[in-house]
Amino acid sequence: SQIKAKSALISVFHKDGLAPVVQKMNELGITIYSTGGTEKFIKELNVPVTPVEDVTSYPSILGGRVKTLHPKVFGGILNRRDHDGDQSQIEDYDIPQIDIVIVDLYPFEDTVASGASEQDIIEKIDIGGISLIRAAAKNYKDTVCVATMNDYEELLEVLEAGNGETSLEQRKKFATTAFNISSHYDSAIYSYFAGDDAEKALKVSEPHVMPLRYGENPHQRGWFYGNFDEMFTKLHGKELSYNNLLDVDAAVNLMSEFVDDQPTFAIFKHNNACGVAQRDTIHQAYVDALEGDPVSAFGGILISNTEIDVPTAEKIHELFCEVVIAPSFDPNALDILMGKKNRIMLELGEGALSRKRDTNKLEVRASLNGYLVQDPNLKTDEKQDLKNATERTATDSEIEDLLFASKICKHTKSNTIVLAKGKQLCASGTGQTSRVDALNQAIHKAQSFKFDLDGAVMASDAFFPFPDCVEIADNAGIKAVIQPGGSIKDQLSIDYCNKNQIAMVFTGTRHFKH
Ligand code: 93A
Repeated sequence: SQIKAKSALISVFHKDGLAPVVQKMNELGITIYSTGGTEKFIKELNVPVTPVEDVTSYPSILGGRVKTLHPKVFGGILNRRDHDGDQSQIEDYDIPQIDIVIVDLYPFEDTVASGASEQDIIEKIDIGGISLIRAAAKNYKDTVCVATMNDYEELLEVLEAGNGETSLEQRKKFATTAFNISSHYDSAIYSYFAGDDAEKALKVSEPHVMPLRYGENPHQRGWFYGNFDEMFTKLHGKELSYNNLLDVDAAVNLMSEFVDDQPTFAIFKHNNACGVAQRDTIHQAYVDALEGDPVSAFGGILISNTEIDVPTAEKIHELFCEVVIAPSFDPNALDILMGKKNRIMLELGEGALSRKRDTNKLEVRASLNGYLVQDPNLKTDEKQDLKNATERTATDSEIEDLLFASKICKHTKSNTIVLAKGKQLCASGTGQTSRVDALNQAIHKAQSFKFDLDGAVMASDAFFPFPDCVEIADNAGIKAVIQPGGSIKDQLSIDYCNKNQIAMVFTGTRHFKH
């Protein structure tokens, strides 16, 4: 299975990084065939090169649309070296062996991204190049296929080490990458033809892949597909894990709701907020967010919508936390926080807090033998969405708390009930199988941290099927409620509220998060 390369076909759009490969091949006595622009580039390196036209006895035609598409080229790549029939035909038709194929495809995606005209985009659908890749990768038993400049270095190493010889295993590895390139290329073309929505859905197959140490647990493999550096500057700390990234995502999504507000701080555990507060200073916001649940905050993910100053950093430094995210850090605050070697510090990039809203990325998750894809939940309940359902209308400060609680509710796992008071999260029930359980969990939790729920507000991600929730809430001291409404038994909850001077507003929008 060791094969010594005697000839290569090189046809690349971008010539970057090619020179050392060409020079190495020349050193090894490999005959080089090439197409127009690439041939010119090789000639300028003073390396002998044969134009592919000499092989095909055909010029490049149709403005370059057909230059390598010829039986002499594809026969040279696809013939099986251990197949007598193939070998006698190779001789009969005077077809040259081609042992290595190097291709860099027409830049289709870049051309789409540049806003070029439709005709320019269509011209950038590579036909010959993709066929060369497919042919060489298919025949990996005999042929080396290099389909990306990212593989040049590996090719150089392999050729150097084997003095021009490659192993079957090495060729199969190159072929695997080649099919990754060709499938991605065709996906991009499909997306362009299918229009915007499919493109968004397929963004998940972007080749920005960040391998993770492992997945959710150490026995699971894990990767992040996306461009982390586009959203954050990592200032300090250990490598981010799969679970860190999930939490960072949850944190950024919630804080995007408060991007233009007064200083707001949130603490996350297992993708749910366990502390949130909005105050005049970020220091106080942190102190009051932490008060929400100082037990869960241990090992948490922290996010601020305001620069972290020294007093806040000093206070945060007392806590063991995995990640601190903020738009900026005072240099002295950064020094303090860097006192823990592993603590991850992320500076939010421009627009990162509103990112999902701007790019409208679709949400994708694996399901059964396929994927579930949906629009992200971009609806935030605003004051003008609220419909008063009860005799007592909510006061201005209750409305502020109701909207504050509703934003947290939207980003908490269903079923959820969120209790808040004075722009501080008192507690939430998260991911419960019944709404009553969620409420009881929230009340119990708030009381265990000594919150006085008298005058607090309650947000529910979905309607109340029965009046039990408002009754339990009332008994705990809750005075105002926000919920979508729409249950056939709404009137029972309304009646209870009216009897007990509770204000309830309907938003008309459900915020399930499963
Ligand atoms: O227009 S094509 O689809 N027709 C072809 O036969 C063909 N052969 C190679 N494009 C073709 N190529 C592409 O040309 C390669 O994929 C590469 O991107 C480019 C290299 O052209 P040049 O060597 O002239 O710069």
